Amino acid sequence: MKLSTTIDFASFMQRLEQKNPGQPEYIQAVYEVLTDVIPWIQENPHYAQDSLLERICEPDRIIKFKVTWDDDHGNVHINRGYRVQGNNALGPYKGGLRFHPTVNESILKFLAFEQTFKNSLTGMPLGSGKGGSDFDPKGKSETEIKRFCQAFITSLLPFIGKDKDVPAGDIGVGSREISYMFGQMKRIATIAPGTLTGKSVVFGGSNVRLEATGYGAVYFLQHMLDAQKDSIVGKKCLVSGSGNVALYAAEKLLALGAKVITLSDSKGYLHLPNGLTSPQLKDIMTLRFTKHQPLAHILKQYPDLQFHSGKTPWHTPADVALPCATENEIDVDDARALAAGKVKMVVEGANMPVSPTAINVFKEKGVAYAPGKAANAGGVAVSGLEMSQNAMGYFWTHDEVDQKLQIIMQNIHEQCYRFANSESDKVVNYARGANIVGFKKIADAMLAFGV
Ligand code: NDP
Ligand code: 2IT
Repeated sequence: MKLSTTIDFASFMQRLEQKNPGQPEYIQAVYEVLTDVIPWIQENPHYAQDSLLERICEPDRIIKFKVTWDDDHGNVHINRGYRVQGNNALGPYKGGLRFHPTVNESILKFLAFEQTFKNSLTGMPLGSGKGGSDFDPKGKSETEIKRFCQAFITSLLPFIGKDKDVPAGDIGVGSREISYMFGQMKRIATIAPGTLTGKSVVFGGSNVRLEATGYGAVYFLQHMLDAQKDSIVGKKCLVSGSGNVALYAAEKLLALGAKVITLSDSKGYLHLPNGLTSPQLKDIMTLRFTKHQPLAHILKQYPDLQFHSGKTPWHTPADVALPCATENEIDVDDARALAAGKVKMVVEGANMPVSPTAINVFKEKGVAYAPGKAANAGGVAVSGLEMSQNAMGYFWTHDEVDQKLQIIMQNIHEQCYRFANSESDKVVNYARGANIVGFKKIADAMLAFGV
C-alpha cells in the first residue's frame, strides 16, 4: 500500500488531458466528479492510496469493432461499434447502448464514467459500462434498423453475458432495437435472459423498466421538494426531449399534478402554455414511439400548438427544469435564462445535460441542481431488478416494481442529501453528495480487493 495524502487537482487534470487528447466530454465528466471528490479525499486521506482515482477514471477496457450491414437497395455500409467496460468492482459491467451519429470514444467514456457513480448510488451490485455506434437511425427503414441491430449485436456478443456485461438502451435504442438484438442473440447462441435489459415484458423484461428513468427523475424531484417543505402540485415544468426519458417523466409529472409546459427534440421545442394534457401526451407517444416521427408533426393533429424551430425550452419562465434530451444542452446563457425565469430546481433526466459553467450559475443563483447520476438512476436500477427477476425465473407486478423504484430513489436522495455538506452553499449541493457517496463505495470495494 502506498499512502500519498495529497492529490493536486490541476496536475491530475493536466495528466488526464495529455493522456486523452480530443476527448472533451470525458474530461468534463471527470472534472465534475473530481471537483467534489478531491477535496473530500484531502479530508479522508485513506482514499488517496493505491492510485484509486486514476484507476476509477481509466476504463477497464474498450472494445471497438466494425459493423457491416446492407441497406434496402443492397448497398453495404460500415459503422463503428464500441463497448466501454468501465469498472466491475461492484458487479458485472452495466449500462446502455447508444445509436447516434455523434457517438465516439469520448462520449462513451464519459457515459461509462458517469455510470460508475450512478450504479454505485443505486445500492445494487452493478458495475459500469456504455456502448453503441455512430449509426444514425433517422431516415432508416424498419428492415434497415433490424439488420443493423443484428449485425451490431452479433459482433458484441462474445464480450457480454449475464455475469460479465449487461447492455440496455439509451439514445436511439428503445424497445424495438432491444427486441431485434435479443432475437438475434437467441438465434445464434444459448443466452441467459439477463444478458440484456429493457426487454419487452412478453419475453423476460421487467414491468416499469420502460417508464423507470422518467418516473425515477420525478420521484427524485418530489424528494427535493419535500426537503424544502414544498409540493409538486401545480409546478410548471420545462421538459426537454421527447424520447423515452422525457415522455415518461412528463407522464409522471401529469399524474402527480404538475404542469408540463414544454417538450422538445433536436429540431426545436413545443410550447404548451396551458400545460400538456393526457390525450396530447398519448398522441405524442404514438407519434414518437410507434411512428418514429419528429415532434413538430404533432401540429398536424393539434394545429393550435406552437413549435419553435431551432430553439430550446430554457427561456420560458417556469418553476422546474428537467433536461431529458442529451449532454450539454444547457449552457451558461441558458442557465442565466432559467434563473431569470424563476426556475428553482433543475433535475437531470439526461446524462450531463448541464455544462460545468451552467452548474456554477445555478450555484450562484441558488437554483437546486440534481445531477443525472442521482436523478436518472431509476432506469438502471430497474434494469438491475430485471436481472434479479431473470435470475429468479419470476416476475414482479407493476406495483411491486414501482414500489421498489420509489424506495431506491428515496434512498439515493437521502444519501445525496446527507453527504451534500451544504452549510456554505445557498442550496443543497446534490452533486457533491452524489459524487462522494458514489466514489466511496467503489473505492471501498477496490481497496478490499487489493491491487
Ligand atoms: P431517446 O432516443 O428515446 O430520446 C432522445 C431525445 O433527445 C429525442 O427527443 C431526441 O430528439 C433528443 N436529442 C437527442 N440528441 C439531441 C441533440 N443533440 N440535441 C437536441 N435533442 C436531442 O433517448 P432517451 O430518452 O433514452 O435518452 C435521453 C437522455 O437520457 C440521454 O442523455 C440518455 O443518456 C439519458 N438516459 C437514458 C436512460 C434510459 O433508460 N433510456 C437512463 C438514464 C439516462 P431527436 O429525435 O430529434 O434526435
Ligand atoms: O444512462 C443510463 O443509465 C442508461 N442508459 C440505462 C442503463 C441500463 O443499463 O439500464
